[in-house]
Amino acid sequence: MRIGIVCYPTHGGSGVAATELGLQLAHRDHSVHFIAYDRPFRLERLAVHRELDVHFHRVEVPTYPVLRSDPYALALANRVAELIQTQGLQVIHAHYAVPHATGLYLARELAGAAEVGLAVTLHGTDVTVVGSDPALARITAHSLNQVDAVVAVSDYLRRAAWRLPGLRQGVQVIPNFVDPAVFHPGGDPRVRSQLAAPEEKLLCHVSNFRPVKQVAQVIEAFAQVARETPARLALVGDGPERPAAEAQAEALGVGDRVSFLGFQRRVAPFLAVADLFVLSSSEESFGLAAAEAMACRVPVVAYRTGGVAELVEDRVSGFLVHPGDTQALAESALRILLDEDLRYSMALAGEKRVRTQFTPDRVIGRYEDLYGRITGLDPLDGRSGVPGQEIEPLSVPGSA
Ligand code: GMT
Repeated sequence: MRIGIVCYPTHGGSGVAATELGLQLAHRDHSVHFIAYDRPFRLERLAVHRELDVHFHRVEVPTYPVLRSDPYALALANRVAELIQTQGLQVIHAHYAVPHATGLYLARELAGAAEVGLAVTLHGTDVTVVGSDPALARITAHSLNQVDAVVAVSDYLRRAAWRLPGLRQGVQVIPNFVDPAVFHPGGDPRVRSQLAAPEEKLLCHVSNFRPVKQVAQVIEAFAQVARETPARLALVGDGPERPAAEAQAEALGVGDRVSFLGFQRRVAPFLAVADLFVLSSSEESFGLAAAEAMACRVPVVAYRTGGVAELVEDRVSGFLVHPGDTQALAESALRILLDEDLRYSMALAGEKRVRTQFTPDRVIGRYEDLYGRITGLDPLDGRSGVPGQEIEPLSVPGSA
């Protein structure tokens, strides 16, 4: 099929999930067209994917002094409509509802292409925070009602979506997946030795350092752990809370034990050398970074919030504690770190869980079925093997 994938290109789980999905679809011989205002960060230059029918279409968003904010939703709708006509896209699948659901709905109207299937995957705050804000709730619900299929990445999120006023569309759960070719056990000892001495425990956290991730609480828990056993903390990622996190590590006297590794295009090498993954988000619809850690055979301690319990089995692949209880987080971390048998059995259980429940094979087929259902086409028909290319916009008035 010719599939358009609309996503945010930034370092967020929704963009990662969208990119991984698009690449897996391309590996199954679909023609995949990524549509975003910048290259999604997990999408390599297309030369790397030479053998795949993958394309990247940039959405140019004009600015003008009269406009208080960029007209991204309109530019997206305009671009998608153009691509429906020029590339013959059969399905457009957007990730993160705001404003992508609206962009898709408008694009189909604009292109006059009722036959094009539209799907939206909800990822979290697009429903629980931004989409349910009274300023956006009506347009979000209406747009989701207009598309052909709405997916949530966890049952928690599906239930949260029901609370969106005016939503009449059914929501189906298709979880995220982790590519075992990328995330697997067996870290490089040289990476490990740069982060911790042999006798030290290595804790790891990966996020975009937004307030919802509560990185301060990871550091607080780590400081308690470090008082009991020699340990280091590797923080991968960057975002608005990083300066506060750095200051806090200093204030708690663990500044020299915490490595701020910043944004990393490849996170697997860091996860694979960790002894424990720590997640203290106030809200998490799925917890993709935790799933990636589990695939690398690393146990998890996290707050029991949102969809995390659907991923991490408490007392099996890690420990889940009451949100906000940094002491319980630290105690759980120490229980795992000071008992190598427990640590190893939890690590194995987590790896097995991701390798059986959250695999590309289990997930991609479900999306293919969904695409078939909303278009009436056989999703395995008409697949092509044409190499992909980067296609800049035809023309965007005012952006020259
Ligand atoms: O909803 C968000 O805050 C944004 C989104 C993102 O782009 O990072 O994150 C969500 O999507 C991920 C992929 O499905 C999930 O793993 C994250 O749990 C989820 N984040 C939240 O729910 C806070």
